[in-house]
Formats: sequence, structure tokens, C-alpha cells
Amino acid sequence: MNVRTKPENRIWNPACECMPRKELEALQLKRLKKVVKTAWDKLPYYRKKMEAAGVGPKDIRSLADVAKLPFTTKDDLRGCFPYKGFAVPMEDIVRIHASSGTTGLATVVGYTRKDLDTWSELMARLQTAAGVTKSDIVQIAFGYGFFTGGIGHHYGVEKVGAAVLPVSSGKSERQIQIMRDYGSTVLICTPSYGMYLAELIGKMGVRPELRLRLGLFGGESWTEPMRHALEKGLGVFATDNYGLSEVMGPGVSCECVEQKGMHISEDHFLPELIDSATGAPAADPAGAGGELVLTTLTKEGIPVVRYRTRDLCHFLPGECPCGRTGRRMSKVSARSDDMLIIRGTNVYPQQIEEALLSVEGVAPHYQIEVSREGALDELEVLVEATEAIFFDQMWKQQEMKGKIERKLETALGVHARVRLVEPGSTPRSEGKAVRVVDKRKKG
Ligand code: DLL
Repeated sequence: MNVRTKPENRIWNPACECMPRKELEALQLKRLKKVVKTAWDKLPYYRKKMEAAGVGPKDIRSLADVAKLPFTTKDDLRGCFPYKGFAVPMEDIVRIHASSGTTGLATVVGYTRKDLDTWSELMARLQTAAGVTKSDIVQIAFGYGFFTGGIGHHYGVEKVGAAVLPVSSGKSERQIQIMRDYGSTVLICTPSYGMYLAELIGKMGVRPELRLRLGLFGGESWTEPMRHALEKGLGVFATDNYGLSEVMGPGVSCECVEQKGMHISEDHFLPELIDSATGAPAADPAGAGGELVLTTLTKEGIPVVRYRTRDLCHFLPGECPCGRTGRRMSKVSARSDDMLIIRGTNVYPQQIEEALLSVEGVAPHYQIEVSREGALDELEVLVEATEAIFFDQMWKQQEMKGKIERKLETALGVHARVRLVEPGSTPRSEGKAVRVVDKRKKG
């Protein structure tokens, strides 16, 4: 055990997941027409937008016509707080989730019984694609509650028929005891929490006693070097999965065992890529990519038309050897609102992560601090060195600091100061990591 082996390619629902493109697109169009009609009839805020744009349900004749429709933004959904965005009577809503609402009112999402069935189906697809089978013991270390990660994955595991350990997030040492005592074979959480658990497993020296073989990570952005760190630290085969509560929760797209892009469940979501600045279709979807925009095709509780996710990615060209026909999106390279402007240069946290983890001796724990000294923005990266380096001679640390600074400058095109900090001293996350502290925002 504890050896990263590529699982077999299994497909939960081949009829849907491998549907020929032509058939899939006909189904999407039929569903798109229906959802636009529902939005027109049942969602006053969205009808108003359509009227203002001079477009209505009869204008949707092809899939390309989706581009005529107005966008939905997070603010639109916030404006519906709590229940004005629901397209069905309250008596048909059986579950409510909400986004955290740290920067304003929460966005509240309601699910009908059929929505929950669809969601479980999508989660079963996701987990099967990642290699989960009935024989697995699955430890869910995502928070349960309004956040969609815990309960969303929970219902998928039950549908697959594996055994679920609904541990929720936090109590990290206990997580590891449970892993050991209950023989967990699959861990599901955010990549940053996975990294924290890997570190603790190392400290507790229990790795040989664990049976973990798969890690399903999602809920936040992570890079390829972070995947390698997770695979090494936990002894798992690690896959990415993506989603957002406004559209469903996890289950919008997922990697298969090829680990090359996340298949979008296109029979339920219509994806587009746009230029964030202009709103026009992205000029090079398979290259530079753009912002992902999603339309729900089957959701009853809250249908969402052209939701601007703010997540930047690109589409992967060609077919996947796994046989699924759902278009693949790349890893999310950044959120458009995560972009830092440092002395006029655009910098994304993910670029920093990628550069850091390419340097040997850097632990996968870091924090980015942005401040302003006089009129100049300063970027400082707190980097944890491994114990061997941190407690070694001063010149070795200096050498490493210089190496990281050069890597960062090449990757970012702007100078960043590096502060090597003691192992274990940057904050550890039990959910989504807060990587950036922007001190410029205060005052
Ligand atoms: O994070 C849903 C989720 C839970 C997905 C568990 C996967 C696993 P929200 O809290 O609404 O929902 O946050 C959605 O998180 O717009 C992205 O910016 C980010 N995000 C989610 N998954 C990924 C991922 C859930 N795999 C927001 N890679 C999204 C990068 C991700 N970012």
C-alpha cells in the first residue's frame, strides 16, 4: 500500500459521459431553450436583464445564441437574498446551501429533490472518474454545513457504494488517527488541507500504517507541483475536481485518471470562455483561455444563465483517451479577482506557488504579503524551508533565498523579496487556504 498507482479507467454513466458530441449538443440546445424560458417566466431579475438586452427565449435557436443573453453575476444572486432567486415554490425546495458571505451577503442556493439526485449522479461520476470503487473507505475532510464540499461529496460516495467516513474538516490529529484506525483508502478535502495532513502524517510517523491510495482535491486553486507534493506526502494518486455553489457545488468538472484536464459534465452545464475585460467570447479558448461562464441546463431550484465564475482557465483540445466526450477545462490558473498588481505588473498567486515549488528544499507552505512602501508596492513571500535547510548554516539559507528570488523574478517579471521562515510557521488551513495578505487594503 501507500504506493501511487494509476487506478483503472472506470466510467459511472457511459451513456451520458461518452455521448457523441452531436447528440450531446442537440441535448444541450433542447435544455438551453427550456432553461431560458424558465428564467424568463420565473426569475424577474433575469427577465428584466433580458428585456433590457432586447433578447427573449425565442431568440435561442442554436447553442451559439447563448452569447446573446446577459450574464449573471455574484451581485445579481446576492440581490436575491435569501430566496428571491428560487424558480420553484418553497415547498419544492428540500436543501439550502450558501456561500460563506465573507465579502457581503451570502449567495443562497436552493435544491429540489431532482437537483439533489442530479448532484449525487454528478458526484458519482466524479469519484468514479478519480478511481473510487465500492470497495473504498472514503474519508471526507471537507467541512459539512452550508459549504457544498462535505455533503456534496458524501452523497456521491454513497451512490458509488463505497463506505463514507463523514469526518468533516479540522481536528487534524484525529483525522490521521481515523485514517489509521478505520483504514481509509481515499481522502477528500482541499489541496491545502491535504498538504497540512501530509505534514502531520510525517510528524506522527504513521505513514506505513496508512492504506490511503487516492486523494480527491478541489475547492481552491492548486498547481502541478502541489499535486506532486501531495502525491508524495500522502502516498496517493491525486486528482482535481471543480465546482461552485452558485451553479451546483463540486461536480461541475473533474479529472479522470489521465490527470489531463477536468471533464465538464456538459449534459448539465453549458460552458463558455470569455474575455474578462470585454465580455466577448475568448479569442483563443485552447491557448490563452479566459473566464469560465456557466449556464445550468437542468437545475430546477435556481437555474443560472451565463454565470460569470471569475475563474480563469482554458479548454484542452482533442479527445481524452478515457473515452469521455465532455470538454476538458485546464486547472483553474487563477481567479480574475485574485490578481495582484505589483508596480504595474499583474501577478497571480499560482505563479508564485509554481515557482516556489520548483526549488528543492522549499516546503509546500507559504504566504504572500503585499504592502506599500512610499509609492511603491512591495511583494514579500514567506517561504518555509525544510528543517534540514532552515537549521543549516546561514550561507546555505542565503543561497536558497537568492535562488528563490531569481526564480520568482523570472516567473513574475517583478522583484519579490523572500523571507525564509521556520518550518511550521505560516498558517495551516483546514479548508480553503488564505495565501495572500494584502496590507495595502488597510487605510
Ligand atoms: O468550493 C465547491 C467545491 C467544493 C468544489 C469541493 C470542489 C470541491 P464555493 O465555496 O462556492 O464552492 O467556491 C467556488 O472555489 O469559483 C473557484 O474559484 C474555487 N474552486 C473550486 N474548485 C476549484 C478547483 C466550492 N478545483 C470557487 N480549482 C470557484 C481551482 C476551485 N479553484
